Amino acid sequence: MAKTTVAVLFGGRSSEHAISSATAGGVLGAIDRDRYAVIPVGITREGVFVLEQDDPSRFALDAQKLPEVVDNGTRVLWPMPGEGRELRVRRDDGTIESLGDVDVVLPILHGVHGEDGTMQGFLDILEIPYAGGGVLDSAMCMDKHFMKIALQAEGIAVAPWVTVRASQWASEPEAVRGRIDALGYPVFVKPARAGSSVGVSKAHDASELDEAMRVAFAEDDKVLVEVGMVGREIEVAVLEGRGGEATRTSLPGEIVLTTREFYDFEGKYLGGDGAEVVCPAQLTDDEIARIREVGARAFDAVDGRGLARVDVFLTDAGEVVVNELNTMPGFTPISMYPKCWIASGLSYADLIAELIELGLERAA
Ligand code: G1L
Repeated sequence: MAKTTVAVLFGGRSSEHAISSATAGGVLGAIDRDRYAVIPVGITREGVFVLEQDDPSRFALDAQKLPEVVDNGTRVLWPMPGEGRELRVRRDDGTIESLGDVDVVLPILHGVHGEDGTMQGFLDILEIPYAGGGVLDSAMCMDKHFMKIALQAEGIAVAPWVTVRASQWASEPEAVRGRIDALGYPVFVKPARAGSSVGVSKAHDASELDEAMRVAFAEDDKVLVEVGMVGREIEVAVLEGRGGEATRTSLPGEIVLTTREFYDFEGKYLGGDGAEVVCPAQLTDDEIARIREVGARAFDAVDGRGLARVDVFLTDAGEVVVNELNTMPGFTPISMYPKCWIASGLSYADLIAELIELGLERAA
């Protein structure tokens, strides 16, 4: 049988360029080469598309030397809309060469032009199938304000919060402060649209609010102030159903904190001490069932496509409160999302294949 050609797209104009590149390295290393022919397409920090070497080891995550896509002079040319799915490269000397038709794109991208739905819109216009979230769910989950509104509208519990625009904080700080005080401390202060805990901090009381707001507004002109939930941090991996079947959920996993106060960038990606990813989490059958149900409902609430990791708090009272939906979850073999599927009987390579096939099925 002919192989499916997959363009793995990674790097990009984001603070998570290196994470994306390292993740792509993991995917290049694991993808089933009997089924899939791979075209690795890197995006430089400047936004230039280049043909990368098909070499997983080039993108290992090393704190001393973070992997990076650099402009190697071999530009990847996309077709024009309506012209099919042929990718070409233009070399330094101006010569152009075909890479053949691409069947599906695997976008391993974060932040700007990555998980905000814009790359998905670009691929929609080119009529090239892709794995993962679509335009609407990606854009909505990129913005914590709209994500919470969509969840709340479906009757899904979320942490009480206040959304603050920079203009409001500048013009009527006392009125805003009043609304925040009414939430009760501690609060988490988060930029509405930054990923991976960048700009997030905890204000234990009113005296810490100004600094927390300053840090968050440095990332975005819209900030969420959320009640600090007390409870276990549980995550569930969600996959779109195949062939019109219902949304699928994994066994839940848990973020077990040791020393860090919350699961921040370093803890997540650089193996800093403090957070441990455990799957399956120690939970009762009833808790597992309720968490999986909330995960599937949250995915459906945002018109989820492909996949999402749904992060919830399990409160001491046994309530399941959704903290976040992530349409581009950490995706190395040791990240929570793949780990949850592995614990549920789906290997990393099979998970990649499943996402590719879902993308193809969607487009068909
Ligand atoms: F394409 C998939 F499979 F849907 C997909 C795409 C992107 C899964 C996971 C991710 N994750 C990331 O791209 C990242 C969080 C590693 C980027 Cl920094």
